[in-house]
Amino acid sequence: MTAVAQIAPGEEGLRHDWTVEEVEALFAKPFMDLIFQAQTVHRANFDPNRIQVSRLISIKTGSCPEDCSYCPQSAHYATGLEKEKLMAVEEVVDAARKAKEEGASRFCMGAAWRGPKGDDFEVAVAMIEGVKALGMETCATFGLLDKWQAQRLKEVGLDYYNHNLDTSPEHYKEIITTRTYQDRLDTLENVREAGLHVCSGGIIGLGETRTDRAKMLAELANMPKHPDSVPINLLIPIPGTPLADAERPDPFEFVRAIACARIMMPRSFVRLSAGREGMTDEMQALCFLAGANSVFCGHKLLTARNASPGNDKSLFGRLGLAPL
Ligand code: SAM
Ligand code: DTB
Ligand code: SF4
Repeated sequence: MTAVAQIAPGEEGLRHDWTVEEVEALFAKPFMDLIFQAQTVHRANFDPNRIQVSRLISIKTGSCPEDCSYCPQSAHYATGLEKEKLMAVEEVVDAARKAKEEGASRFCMGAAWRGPKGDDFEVAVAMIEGVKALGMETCATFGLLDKWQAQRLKEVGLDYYNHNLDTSPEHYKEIITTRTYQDRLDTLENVREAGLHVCSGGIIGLGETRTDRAKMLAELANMPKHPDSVPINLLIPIPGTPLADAERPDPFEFVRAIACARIMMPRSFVRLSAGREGMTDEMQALCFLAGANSVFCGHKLLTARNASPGNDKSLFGRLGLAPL
């Protein structure tokens, strides 16, 4: 009997063997060709007029032991951020209820931790159970997770876990020293193996080169399964952090990164994530045209300002975009 290669359901036609040169060649295409290709892929896999909308909450803010050079919540930098202890479970569930009334389908809980520890982990578990009971999709971003923690989160009903690669393996060392790229890949493996949906992406504007961007996208696409959700963040420069004065990338380069993510991970939700607040409506529309089909709504991300809900309502109306 001849062996037949087994393709997992939903994996047909998906590639996990991108070379950096191939991704660089995508980035280098004439802009119009790249956007056309991305929109074509997008239409073959999604309704182009619908977007997924998530809401973020910071359940524990600031005093983080990690030294991520972009982050307002790192204890290593004086950013003037107001720190907050772990919130009470009821407070978080009330906020989720409100977010649901305002149209969010997924509630994402973020904590300024290296990873969850001791009693705090059980409090976070109770939050997930409470939000799930409202009938919302749940997402958490708590830092590094071991196998047991990932399994426990799956058992209590967590849907998505967000953990970003942030940049290329090479550039990573310039950005974070307190944990390695491999630590991040290990957490993502624990999350994937627990059967949780993976949300993983990165940041554009950390002083990286186009090659670094290509390498980050190749890392994401070449994982055993594409992340279900791929947040592409534009750096929000935070005074007091080492990246406060980082050069702002060319807006078209950011759009190119979205288009490449769409082409390489055709069935993943690509999220136009942090940085919408500083973008024009036209720039956001270009990102949607390039295949972004998910956003965070609400006045605030974790600690930074987001695009205003009023403007989002008007923009989505003008573009004929409806929430999923
Ligand atoms: N502490 C957890 C962790 O690092 O995994 C979860 C929260 S952390 C704030 C989640 C992600 O937010 C980071 O990985 C990074 O990609 C993004 N982020 C943080 N600060 C940002 C900034 N100033 N601009 C854009 N994205 C940012
Ligand atoms: C992601 O990729 N971006 C979100 C979410 N995952 C957790 C966070 C953006 C944080 C922006 C800075 C802040 O609000 O503190
Ligand atoms: Fe801490 Fe996460 Fe910020 Fe890094 S990105 S300093 S781990 S909150």
